[in-house]
Amino acid sequence: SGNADAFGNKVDHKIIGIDPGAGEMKLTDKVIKDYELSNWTVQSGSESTMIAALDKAIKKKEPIVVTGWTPHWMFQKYDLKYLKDPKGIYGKEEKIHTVVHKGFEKKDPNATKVLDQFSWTADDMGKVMLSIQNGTDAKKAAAQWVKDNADKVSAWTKGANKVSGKSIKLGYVAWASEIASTNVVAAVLEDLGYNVTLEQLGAGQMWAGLAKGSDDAIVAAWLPTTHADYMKQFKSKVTDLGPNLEGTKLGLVVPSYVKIDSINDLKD
Ligand code: PBE
Repeated sequence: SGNADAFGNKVDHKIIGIDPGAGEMKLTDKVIKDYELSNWTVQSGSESTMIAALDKAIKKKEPIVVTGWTPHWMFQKYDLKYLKDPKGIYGKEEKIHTVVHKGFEKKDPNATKVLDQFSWTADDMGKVMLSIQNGTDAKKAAAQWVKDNADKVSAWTKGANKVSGKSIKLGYVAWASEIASTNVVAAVLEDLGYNVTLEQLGAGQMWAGLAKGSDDAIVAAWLPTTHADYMKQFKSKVTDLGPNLEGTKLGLVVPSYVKIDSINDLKD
């Protein structure tokens, strides 16, 4: 790469990634292969290390490229754009599904009914994410949203009964979107009398835990693309209750002041 002006040289040919178990990290490896970016590496970390790097670069108006996704408050806080993905590696718009351990639907049809009826929009989720991002404790932010959206919540709990201290365990990953959704569902189940345990895990552990039954349910399955490998691996051990949110997106994200527009432009 003799081109000193190449974007890659300005960022040390490094994409700032997130946790290694995230579906988006596997897809980003495929991006490197399929777009022939062999001199690029993907730095793993977490959502918060990725955001910290992005924040630092934007404050100095420096170039940076990160793995990003929607819904995420980062698009409210910063002026960002997705790099075009002409090969479509990150897939089309997808959905977030609710998935339970196989057999949970028979073991607790009441909770399953609520989990199955749980469905909201990116706007709804955005409100909870923003409140958490502004410093409100996740549990409080979720409880407040539930209080402010009694009409929506009553559609989720329609036909479900109150219980007295029945236990349910929800697995999730510390991604802003999943912190918001999982805490909201937990608040709704708690209002019905459930004793809810939230277990924060890596993405691989979350899927394996659900398959094993150490967790009862997740509301964090990004399908059909992002978690395709996990779904394929654990298909016979889980029951997919369908989408709870539509219209998500993943991709490589840069600040709007960066001149490049496409993943193809990452090539020197
Ligand atoms: N994400 C957010 C996850 C799903 C939710 C895009 C970082 C992933 O890549 O697995």
